[in-house]
Amino acid sequence: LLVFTDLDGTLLDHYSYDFSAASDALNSLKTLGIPCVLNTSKTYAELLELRGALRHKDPFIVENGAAVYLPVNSRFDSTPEWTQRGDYWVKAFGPDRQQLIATAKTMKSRFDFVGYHELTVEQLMEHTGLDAHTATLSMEREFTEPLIWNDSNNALAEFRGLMAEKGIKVQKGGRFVHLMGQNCDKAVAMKWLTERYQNNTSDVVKSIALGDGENDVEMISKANIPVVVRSPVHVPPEIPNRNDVWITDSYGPKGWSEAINQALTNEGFI
Ligand code: 2M8
Ligand code: MG
Ligand code: MG
Repeated sequence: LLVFTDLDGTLLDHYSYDFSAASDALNSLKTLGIPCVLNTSKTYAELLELRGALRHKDPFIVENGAAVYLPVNSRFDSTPEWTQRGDYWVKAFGPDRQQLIATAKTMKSRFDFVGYHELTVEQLMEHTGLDAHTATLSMEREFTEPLIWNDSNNALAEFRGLMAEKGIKVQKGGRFVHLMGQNCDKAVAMKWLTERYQNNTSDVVKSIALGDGENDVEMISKANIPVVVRSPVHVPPEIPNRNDVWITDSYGPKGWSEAINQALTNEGFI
């Protein structure tokens, strides 16, 4: 089994970013040697900080699928296409953030939004509830540009169409609307990493994906076990072409651990 999980609103509580309700289930995965891949909108800098608290030793995927980080000492062999950064091999899929910002600027006169690059640390703290240190780490973005969307949903649909013509994908996260490369999202990165695991074993690798937002839909729909974690702030997203989706009873990390425990039971681990 291979776990792919979103962070905000899924493994981390939407408001407090706390994961204590999921600690036992996380420990079960560690004990069983089941990799838990973090697949998030967050940045590399944020993940370096979080891995300590989570005691995370597995690969992680940052900025909505833009780059996959594999621990250098893991069972993956490096290949020349990967670069090394700190303790990780990196496979990058994302475009340059500056290009996204430049394109977004051309839409400023037609739509009402504020880009991440325009925000001060104080404004970001206010909007997210992050502390100053973590807010600063989330500003170290390389491949994606989140926007505070102040316009209507109809305007967002129009904006999405215009950005698609320019090769940019628009997906909603918990608080922001994220701009990213057209061919790059959490599902693409999940598929790439699942293949790396599959190449290392003769067993069939089975995946479970857990998320709460629109930016998790593709990833959830492509996993063997699709899990929508209930959100305290929005209705569960529809997962197209699947009639076997689990929607957790509880919100965030509590719902996350319910789903993990259920999967471990169903798969015969506990
Ligand atoms: C942003 O991501 C979340 C993901 O759901 C959102 O869209 O609300 C990112 O900027 C991330 O880096 C940051 O940690 C998070 C904080 O709420 O917001
Ligand atoms: Mg989320
Ligand atoms: Mg997320």
